[in-house]
Amino acid sequence: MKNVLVIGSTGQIGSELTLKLRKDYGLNVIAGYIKGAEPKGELLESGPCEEADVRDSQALGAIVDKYRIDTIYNLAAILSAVAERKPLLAWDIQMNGLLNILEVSREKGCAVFTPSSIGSFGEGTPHINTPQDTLQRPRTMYGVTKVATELLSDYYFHKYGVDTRSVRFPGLISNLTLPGGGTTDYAVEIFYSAVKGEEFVCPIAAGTFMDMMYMPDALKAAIDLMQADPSRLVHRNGFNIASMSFDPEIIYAKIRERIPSFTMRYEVDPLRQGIADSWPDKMDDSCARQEWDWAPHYTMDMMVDDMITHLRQKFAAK
Ligand code: AKB
Repeated sequence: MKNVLVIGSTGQIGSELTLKLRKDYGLNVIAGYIKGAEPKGELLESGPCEEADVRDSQALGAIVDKYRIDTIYNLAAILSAVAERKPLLAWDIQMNGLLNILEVSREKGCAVFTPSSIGSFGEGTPHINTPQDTLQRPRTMYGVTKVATELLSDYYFHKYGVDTRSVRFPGLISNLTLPGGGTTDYAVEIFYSAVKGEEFVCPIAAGTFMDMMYMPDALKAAIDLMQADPSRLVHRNGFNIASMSFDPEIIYAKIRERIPSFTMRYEVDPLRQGIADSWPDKMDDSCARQEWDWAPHYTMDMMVDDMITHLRQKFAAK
């Protein structure tokens, strides 16, 4: 991995991944963006940026040629709740976009990382210690596209030798860029309310457990997997990776230990609740641990401390 294209570089994962690959790994990283979501600040100033819409395969091919790209992080996605409202758009970005990226990569020899998600599972999946290889029959458009992403990425590996790899991300918690339109977004938004001194209105019901992960661990997973020894990989798309699992009551209690005046009430959103109910409570990530030494660093307490510290600094600076 030397010349990297990050598609979706201004999104929740992309904004941090691009900077980390540039700063910590010294790589030549092109920040790919779509019109209306142009890079700003450090992202813009620290390296090249190019408009890279996954639906425009000619433009993708031209960027790959121009910068001699060898690795593509395909982070363009419509998250679960928005995908239910705009299923055709989700299909277009997630599936037609992926096909363009895989075709360009087949022609030009790029490795590709396209995240899957806990959303690739469904009602019939075992929810506790969800195995790596198990039933995946999601009933959401997001889930359908994520299962298809895994299958299509595997297909391009087996049929054409394209070096495709991915993980099934849990809900990602970060203090830099907000997620948008996901079912797990509440686990980020709750911190913003707590630090701003506002009551949090929780859209997910008490007792709803989902896998969550702090962003530094998610970035580590995305980088470590692409650097892993391919001869050890039995699986490719996508690995279960787990870090912490909680419901709204648990995260609320953890925040109240640090901010005792914080309050929360419930106003459950039926759309997000239905999606959350179909997802695992906690995945088994033993294959990732065995095949590429995956291990998360952050405990829940470490994550909560770090989130509050960083958000306090962010709001103090405003
Ligand atoms: C979502 O909630 O849609 C995403 C995900 C878990 O894939 N954060």
